[in-house]
Amino acid sequence: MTSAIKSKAKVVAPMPLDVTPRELADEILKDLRYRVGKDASVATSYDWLAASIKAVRDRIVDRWINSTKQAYEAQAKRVYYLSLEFLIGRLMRDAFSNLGMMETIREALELLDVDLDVIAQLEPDAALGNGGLGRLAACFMESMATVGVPSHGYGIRYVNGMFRQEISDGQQVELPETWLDHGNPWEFERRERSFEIGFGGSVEAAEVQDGLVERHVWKPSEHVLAVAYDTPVVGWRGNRVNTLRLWSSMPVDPILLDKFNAGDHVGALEESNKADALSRVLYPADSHKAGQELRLRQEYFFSSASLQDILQRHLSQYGELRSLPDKAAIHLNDTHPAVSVVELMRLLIDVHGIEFDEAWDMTKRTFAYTNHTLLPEALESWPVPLFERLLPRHMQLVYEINAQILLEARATGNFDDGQISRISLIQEDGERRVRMGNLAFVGSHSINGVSALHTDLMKETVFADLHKLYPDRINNKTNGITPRRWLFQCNEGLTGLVREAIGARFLDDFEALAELDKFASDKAFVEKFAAAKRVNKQRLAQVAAERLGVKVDPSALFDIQIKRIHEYKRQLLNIIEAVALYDQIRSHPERDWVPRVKFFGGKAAPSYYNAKLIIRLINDVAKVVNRDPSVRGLLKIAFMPNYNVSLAEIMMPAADLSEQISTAGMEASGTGNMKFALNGALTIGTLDGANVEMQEHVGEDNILIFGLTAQEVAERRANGYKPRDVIESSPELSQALSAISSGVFSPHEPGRYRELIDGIYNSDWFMVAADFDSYAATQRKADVWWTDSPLWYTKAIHNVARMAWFSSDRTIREYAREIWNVRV
Ligand code: 26V
Repeated sequence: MTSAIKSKAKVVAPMPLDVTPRELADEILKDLRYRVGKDASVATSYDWLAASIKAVRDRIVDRWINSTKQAYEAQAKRVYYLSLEFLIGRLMRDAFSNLGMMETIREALELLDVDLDVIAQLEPDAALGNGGLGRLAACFMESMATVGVPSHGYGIRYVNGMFRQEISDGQQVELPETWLDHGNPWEFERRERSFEIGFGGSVEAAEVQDGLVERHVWKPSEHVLAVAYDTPVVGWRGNRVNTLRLWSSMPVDPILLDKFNAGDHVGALEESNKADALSRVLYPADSHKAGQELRLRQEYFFSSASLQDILQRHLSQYGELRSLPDKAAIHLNDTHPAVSVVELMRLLIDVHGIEFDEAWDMTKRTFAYTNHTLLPEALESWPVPLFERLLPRHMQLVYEINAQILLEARATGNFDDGQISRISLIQEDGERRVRMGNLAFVGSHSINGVSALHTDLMKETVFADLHKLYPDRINNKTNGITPRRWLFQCNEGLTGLVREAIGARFLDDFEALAELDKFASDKAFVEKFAAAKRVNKQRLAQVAAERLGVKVDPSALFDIQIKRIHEYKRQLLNIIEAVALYDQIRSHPERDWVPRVKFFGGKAAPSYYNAKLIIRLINDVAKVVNRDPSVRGLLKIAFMPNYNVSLAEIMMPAADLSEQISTAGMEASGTGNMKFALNGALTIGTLDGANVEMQEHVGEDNILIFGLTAQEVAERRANGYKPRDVIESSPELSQALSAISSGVFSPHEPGRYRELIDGIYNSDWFMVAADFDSYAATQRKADVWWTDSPLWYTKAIHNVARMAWFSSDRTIREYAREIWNVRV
């Protein structure tokens, strides 16, 4: 029946993209009147924003429906990307630009006396993610649409995304982000696409017919509804439009009438409140312990809804499930959706009657898993009692799978008891816990790291034993970034220049960017490049003046570190070096100091004490340094509040120097590093994550590498590292640390940073002291490079030209060919 209906659906010629500004202006006016319900004379800027989006959205919808239909008819394999985070940012510019309608819409709005840039500012950031992992998911969605992979992203439609950060008295304050306040013109609510999700209750074993086959029936004690909200994801030139499907939770019974009628008006809303909590808020921690029950509920809620949806789609098209692994690749973005492995097993076995062994084979062929961090505190595990209480049937399946895996490992005769206990899905020492990384690993045919170094370390550390058992599963897929958002949209000046120099081919074939390399020493090009950079720096200077009241000189070297605040990312190393530089500038006024502005930005997890203290320290140091006349403006420090995707789009293009200074071995990849280099900044960084591969691409002469390697860090830690000795042998470091520790930057509370600095003297897990001298010396080398301005820009242009490989199109093609088995 369904196929008969579907075959009647026609491919409609999509609305044209090459309208004139006048025609588009008329459409916008019509949308303003009939879809927003306003006349131009009373329309607010928000109304114009809504009408403009709706006018362009119609064109997207046509292409969206055609993309879906085409994948259906070709019986193409679909990719399902399961992620608890999608850090999308604003969508309007992305959509207009990918459809090639930016100029038309700008002119159309001019005809209506509306400024596109003004209304664009009103669009809130969709901040449904914490940092790198969530932004990568957003870049991947755009690249999948661009390279032609039929795909669906699945996640949660958080009402409150990432918190808004304000800085008050130098300290981070967290405020709720209400991105849906003015509605969301991009999404389509699909009430009809809803699924029941169960929690708790018990499992009953039922004998089937002849008494031989046992079937399990899970009887949950609680239910919520997952309702789909779809957002179209437009690929470059609008050739393909995919779907981001986010689940919102709703009560099955919005009001418990029995309770209400009995006078219990609060109790009557119990279900409603419980359901509401599930999709209310994003956990604002990245690589930091969450551990709460609500988090596990969120993980199961979106995993179960997504899998029910996937199976329903598959069944309606193919009428059976055994072909699932050939027609669906389900990707686990970190372990957050790892419970999907046992949910698919439950659905196949308990609901669809497939035998355990066959279900397990299908599951492994369907799933793939990406690991995004090796930090022990970010490796998820759930207490067995909690897991069992919320998901009793899944707990049984975990045990059953575990028994098989351990049997298999023992049968090889290659594993001792220690190794067996590390392979187990259950951690047995101390509190018993379900290890989600191990579950994702055994349930997937592919496990990948996100940079070459990170993948090697995965094999040597967290997954060493599982890798020995399944040596063919771990592979590397170095991260990438979408050049549409991170070059074409955010840096029109540089994009225009590149186009003038090498022609427009790189817009469609990003590898062609390499042709820019030969312009690196072309005097005229270098001058234009420097001028474009200056415009971007002026724009940032203006934003800093507006938001911070700090005046900065656009001709100074703009040195930027923007990312989540975390000890391993070492914002502390950066600010300590700034203090040392401050001291040097004051002690040696006779030297030719390079004028520098050090920008910082980033959010700390609300419960992460040291990260918040580091934000405070940066602001305290800024207050003293920026006001000190003896510095003569040679050093300025600016902490930009509320770092998010939109602020990144202003800061990346304005950077001269990109700070990528994590303790080697700790940053899985980094993607900000790629965005900066693509926008013509030089990197100062350690040999960590993707920095290693960036050095290979841009060449040693065009990057500033310093510090211990990952191997050296491991050796120093193993051999009894003594930070105190290191500090005592470095006069600059000693001086800077004692200034901070003694209250030079916190005179009203001299002890504010004592413990933080004592931590460096006493343990220094993140090797701040060990890397300090090397870092400071490399900063002075950067000064020397900067002083020879044409040389600096030549290096910067080499960086731009050689970043083509770091496009997420390349990454997605590798996933498609080597993991998902999808043709691109
Ligand atoms: C862990 C947890 C633990 C519990 C609470 C919530 C939560 C949220 C996220 C995470 C894992 C974060 C891992 C992560 O963001 N990794 C980053 O992934 C980037 C994309 O692969 C990569 O570039 C960064 O180096 C890596 O830190």
